Amino acid sequence: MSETNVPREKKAMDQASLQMIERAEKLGASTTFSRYETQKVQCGFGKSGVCCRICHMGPCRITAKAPLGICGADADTIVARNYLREVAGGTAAHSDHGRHLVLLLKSVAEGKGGQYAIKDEKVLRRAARKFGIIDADKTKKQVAGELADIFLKEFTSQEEHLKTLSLAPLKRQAVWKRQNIEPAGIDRMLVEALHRTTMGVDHDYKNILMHAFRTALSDGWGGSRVASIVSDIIFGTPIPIASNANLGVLGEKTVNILVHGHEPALSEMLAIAVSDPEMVKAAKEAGAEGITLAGICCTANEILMRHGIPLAGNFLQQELALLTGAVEVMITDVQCCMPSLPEIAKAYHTQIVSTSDIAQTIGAVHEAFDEQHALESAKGLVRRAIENYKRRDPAKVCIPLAKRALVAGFSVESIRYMLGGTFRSTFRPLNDAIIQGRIKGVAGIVGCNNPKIRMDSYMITLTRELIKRDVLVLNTGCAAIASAKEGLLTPEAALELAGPGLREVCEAVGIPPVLHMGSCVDNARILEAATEIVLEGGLGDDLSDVPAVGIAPEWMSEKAVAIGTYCVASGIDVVLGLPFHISGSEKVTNFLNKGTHELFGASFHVCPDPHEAATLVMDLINAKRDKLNINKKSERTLLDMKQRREAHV
Ligand code: SF4
Ligand code: MSK
Repeated sequence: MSETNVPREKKAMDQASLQMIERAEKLGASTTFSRYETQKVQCGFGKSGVCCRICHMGPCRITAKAPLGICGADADTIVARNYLREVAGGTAAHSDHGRHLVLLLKSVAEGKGGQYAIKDEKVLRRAARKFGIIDADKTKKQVAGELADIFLKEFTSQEEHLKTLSLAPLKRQAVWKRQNIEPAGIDRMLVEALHRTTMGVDHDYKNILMHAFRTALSDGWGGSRVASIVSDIIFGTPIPIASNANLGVLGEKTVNILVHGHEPALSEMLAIAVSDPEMVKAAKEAGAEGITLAGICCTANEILMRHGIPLAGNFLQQELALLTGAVEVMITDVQCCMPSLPEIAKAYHTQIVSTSDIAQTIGAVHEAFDEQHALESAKGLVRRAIENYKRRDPAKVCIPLAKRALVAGFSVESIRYMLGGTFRSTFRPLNDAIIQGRIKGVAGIVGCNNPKIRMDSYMITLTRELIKRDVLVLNTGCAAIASAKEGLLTPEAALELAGPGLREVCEAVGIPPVLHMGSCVDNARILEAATEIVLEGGLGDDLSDVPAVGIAPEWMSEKAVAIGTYCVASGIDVVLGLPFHISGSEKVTNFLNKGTHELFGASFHVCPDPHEAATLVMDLINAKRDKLNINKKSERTLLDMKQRREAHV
């Protein structure tokens, strides 16, 4: 038993984290785990979504005795408004990330991108053609400029619907049109979300929720999709790459630099800076054996995917990483970086350096990242870490030995290539495997950690159950890091843990049973993969036909609310390990968990138990397979000439 009420082993499942949680308890350091307990019983009004503080006649909270707020708003209105505001928060976060990248692409096109360049011209030209740019006879910079302008309009368009919606299957586009949820510019959708939910505007819960779907679509098919496309153009399209995960990637005798957050522009340069011979020499002169760059959360995922930089940990490990006493500098950018970090760092020589002007924390050093002189900025941070190494107290260092091998880098492009080869890169083998029943379906397991659930346990239990039942799992974000720590991102995991059909496919193609597709914004890549499956043929003509399910087992962020909402609007059922804060309205709950099925062919499903979730996912997949009439395992048969003629092959 730990010093607190919850037994330590119920807080995390990996030994490295448990070791660091024990250390925190011994040192009396405050972590998410201890603060979660300090918060004790969480507010029931907040949990059920019936607390409103939108105007200053309130705050109001709805109870049986007080069913209306002072203005007359009922629980349905209040719960729906709170939900839309969460979707807007998540959409804003992803889309602002996308906007920064588009602005960087524009700078590169204008020759003002400093050390940034166009790394993947093929992807640039392919994307340009998709958006109607005639690229023949144009330089890559000209094409990049035109594409950046189109993408910038995705943010500012007032009336015109997002162009990126055209990347979806036609039938899905028709659903959005029919339901009147095609978003115009992302910024406008967000402003409208705030306008609708301010005092005395939109009071019809359904109308409010439909704007939540509209706003979320501007994230998944807009801001996030744009972020993934532009990242690939500037930083390169990920291809399979090996690395390691967990706190054991930190070096006992190396200068350790951690990146944390979401935006890849600075970390890309750090990945270059740490291998600069001048930097390595300086580290050695400071008494270290070299420099270790590793990451937490999605900035980590970004540079893992493209450079093989190791993953130190996921969301709930950010504080634990500092407790190793071996981190010289933790560099934060935006999103998911806890305000507690400087307080923990205080007990060590560790410096927390914030680099985005919109994301500063008391106690952190702020060094705004200078994109114009990106490599110099990155080298400055590396020098800071090297200098700080001299202040490290070896007596305070405790690095868990845990680290696991992984293979990441599964962009849609690389999946297509792995399945079909250079000359015939295609999703056909995957579609065939699903049709023949060797793979039953696809599950996107995504999202965060949350101290309400033993860290990683739901994600790992569910993942193991699904791959055993021949479901191919796609991961992004902290879920991918959880899988990495468990060794599930290796081809060997298929041999040991996958069902016979999935194992056969993984063996033939040489892929793990769980594919790491990137960071939170890269959930757009999962939509892209599902679209590829539809376009390849044989599995229906809409995303809602594909035997695919999205799952956010341990989510905590508003971004996850936005992701879930755009998945449902896209026709993909979503299973949540933790419920939304909507139980205070039966109507909102019914609409999101049932009513949307009629509108979009998909809905939310809440399932707190991972084993039951596995059964639910299989039920959802099998229902789709039944509808497609493919739910029997058929062996490959050789057709004779007569049969071939009849089948027109
Ligand atoms: Fe209360 Fe209505 Fe104001 Fe909300 S908007 S705080 S329910 S009076
Ligand atoms: S980092 S949003 S904790 S997945 Fe993208 Fe992880 Fe969730 Fe942040």
